[in-house]
Amino acid sequence: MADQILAASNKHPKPVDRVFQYGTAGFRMKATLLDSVVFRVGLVAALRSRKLGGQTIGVMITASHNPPEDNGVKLVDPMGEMLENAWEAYSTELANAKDEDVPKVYQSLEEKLKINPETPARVIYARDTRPSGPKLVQALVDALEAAGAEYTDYKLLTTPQLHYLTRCTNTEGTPQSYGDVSEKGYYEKLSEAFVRAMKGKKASGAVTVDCANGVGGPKLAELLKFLPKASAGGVDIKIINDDVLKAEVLNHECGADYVKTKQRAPPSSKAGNNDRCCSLDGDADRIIYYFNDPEHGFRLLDGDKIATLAASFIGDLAREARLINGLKIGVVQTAYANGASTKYVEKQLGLPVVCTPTGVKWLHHAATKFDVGVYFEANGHGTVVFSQQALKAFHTKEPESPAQAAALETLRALSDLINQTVGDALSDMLLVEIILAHKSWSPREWDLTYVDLPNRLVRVEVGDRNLFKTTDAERKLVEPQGIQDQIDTLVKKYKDGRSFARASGTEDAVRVYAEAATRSEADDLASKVSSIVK
Ligand code: NG1
Ligand code: ZN
Repeated sequence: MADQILAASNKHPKPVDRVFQYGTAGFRMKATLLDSVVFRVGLVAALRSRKLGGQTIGVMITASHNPPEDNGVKLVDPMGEMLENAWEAYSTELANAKDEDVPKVYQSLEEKLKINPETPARVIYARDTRPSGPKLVQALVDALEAAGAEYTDYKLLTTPQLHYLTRCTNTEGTPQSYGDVSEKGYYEKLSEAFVRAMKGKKASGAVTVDCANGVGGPKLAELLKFLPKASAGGVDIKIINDDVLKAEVLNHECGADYVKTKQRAPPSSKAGNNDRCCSLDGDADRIIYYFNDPEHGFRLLDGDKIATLAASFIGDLAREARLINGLKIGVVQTAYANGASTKYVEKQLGLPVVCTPTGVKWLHHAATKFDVGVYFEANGHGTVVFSQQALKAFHTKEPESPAQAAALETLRALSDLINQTVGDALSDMLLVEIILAHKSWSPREWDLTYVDLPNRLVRVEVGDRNLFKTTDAERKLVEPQGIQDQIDTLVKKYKDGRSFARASGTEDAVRVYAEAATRSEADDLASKVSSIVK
């Protein structure tokens, strides 16, 4: 095995003087630098599968919302979760080994983790639409063959579809089966659940979906073949920005990240006033809604607004089904959630809010502590997870009225519709459409549930971002010493002021976030905190 690994590794040499790190989004960088990294991630996938007794591990090749020339790779654990923390460090170790040391590091991990090399290794993988994808897949395959792993190539998929398939593969034929192990199985599961949840309700108007010219475009088009037409109880879904043949247009002036950071619709949008619009990101795990208000201009309905919408709807259903006292429902956010959304959940919805560090693995983990855990990052990445106890209650509770029976049926449908493994833009979009149809709400009514505090996010280039160490879910700096005191003193001078600084996990910079009662105060606070950090 060592010889095979060395020979294969030599075909994928590591660029000299590069240090790689498995971050919140796996490894991500210019695609030209990624060949050796993907090869070594393939080796880690084989090790991880063997360590877990031959359960299937997923590998996704994508750089999400980043430019077309970038790419990335991340690992998916057997139940569709993000890779276990400790293994991020093993991946980093192998990614940084000298070429000639790759077999040695591989073996040392095998020994340290007591992995039996005779155990089968099973891996599935997919990629987004980037032109660099096929070549990187070859590096992955070379690693899987050298490590003696069995593998299945799912070709082009959205990231959440690969998470779905990983879970389905590992639960196939068991009582926990998550669905049919195929892309078709994914569409069938979503569309069947959608039809059940929409029973007796009617969507009003159309929704325009900007697919960021990424893999979400063709996959949404495929899903539409399974969904009912608008005339038959479905939603009129119009797809735009679905060109996956011109590499350079991916995420370019469109997509969820563009809309969220620029706070405007894609220039290509032809939407009229009050038209319901949403944008996916390049691998379709994020979604943002928005519309143009004739009086107030562009209105963003971000991850916070999706979380509050979902929490309020599911909370109401649980109340109608007489389940509310037995189930713990909560919302998980990061420090980037708008303060107004946190207040709305706690005060208006009467639900607890938990704050975690950035990165969906932290949010997901915290959400599983609730029976119904709603988690979203402000940028639109999130989902709702249901505990076994919640699922059991949805299926066994005896309804005492037609209204209770209907609420239980909607809860059961939602638990099938909502991707339990990771944030999923296609599933989240159907969820929002279902809720708006149930409430007979236009985006304007949704928007009016609470008013966001004006806020500003600034990227600050610093000498060494690793000097910035935080505590309290990244809301306070402990190092460099003294900076947090200065921020605290400053924040007190602003009405509804809140600000924090943390090192980005995906870019070489520190991010400063500030919010306050007025736009000028929020801008001023952000700029002053940035000067402190610089
Ligand atoms: P960093 O670069 O650590 O701030 C960004 C996003 C996260 C998350 C990750 C992973 C912001 C402020 N941060 O993290 O929410 O999505 O990328 O993709 O949007
Ligand atoms: Zn993404």
